[in-house]
Amino acid sequence: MSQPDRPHIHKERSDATVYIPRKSHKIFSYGHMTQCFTEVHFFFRTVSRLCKLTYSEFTHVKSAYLSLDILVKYNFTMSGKVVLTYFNGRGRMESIRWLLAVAGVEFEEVNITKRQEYVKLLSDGALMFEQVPLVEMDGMKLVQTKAILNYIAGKYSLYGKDLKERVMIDMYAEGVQDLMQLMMALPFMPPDANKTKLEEIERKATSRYLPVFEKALFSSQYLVGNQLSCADVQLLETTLMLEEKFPTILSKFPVVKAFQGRMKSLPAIHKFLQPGSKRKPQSDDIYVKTVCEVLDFKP
Ligand SMILES: N[C@@H](CCC(=O)N[C@@H](CS)C(=O)NCC(=O)O)C(=O)O
Repeated sequence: MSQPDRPHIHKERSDATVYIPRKSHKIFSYGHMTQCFTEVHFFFRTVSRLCKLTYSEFTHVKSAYLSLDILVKYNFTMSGKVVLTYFNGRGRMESIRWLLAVAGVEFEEVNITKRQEYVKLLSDGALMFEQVPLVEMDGMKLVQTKAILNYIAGKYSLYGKDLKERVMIDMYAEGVQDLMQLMMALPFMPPDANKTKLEEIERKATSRYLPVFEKALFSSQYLVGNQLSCADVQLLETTLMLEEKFPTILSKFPVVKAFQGRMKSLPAIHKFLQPGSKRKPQSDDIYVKTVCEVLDFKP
């Protein structure tokens, strides 16, 4: 495609990119900026500062923006595409995938497979605390799993109706995450420690965590406010993970089992559970090896 030699905006189907020919053909897409811009005006100011645009060049870019159609302009301003950067496996990203699926949000994934890719993310300044998951949405580069989950939950009405509901949702979700973290660590443990860890997980699940949810769901469809929340989604994910390791674990928790059945029949969840969805399988050796190599981690 031929590029005019003036800075301009290249329009794609539902996105747009600022093209600056004179600066080694650098391309700035709104979603690729490292900061959060709530207003397109700040984006232009930054691009023009970074690229040392003259006033006339700046005017070209700005008028190109103004001529974009509404859909593209909206997506450009809000960076409509949701992009998840993580490993090709569950880990900390899986609850985010679940929540986006339940919220009906399409997303793309960038799978980190090599150390250089991670180092590049670090040198680009994309990772605030030098850690993944990274979720790019609404023109922001989001890190910290809980913050990301809370943002999605808040945005898609999966976070209660007031502060009191919210704190209950947080309490349940934190409990679920504690249990999930124990399971997440399993594939990274040496085989001899694995058995002890499995016993610990089963014991804690049946004596500490599942009784809480059995009680909470006894007289309610959902954990909080009789309305679907992010805590329900995380609980479902965790019960399915538990059953992968302990197939009969819910036999003593009929209320949780019934909840699981109801949740699985919700259309978005039903779809996410079908083969070929973006749900990731249980971790395998390749996943563990990749994570260790990328993060330079010795288990
Ligand atoms: N509190 C962070 C922890 C993220 C985290 O530990 N991510 C791992 C991969 S799952 C990582 O990037 N580790 C690299 C490091 O800590 O240097 C979160 O919940 O997102």
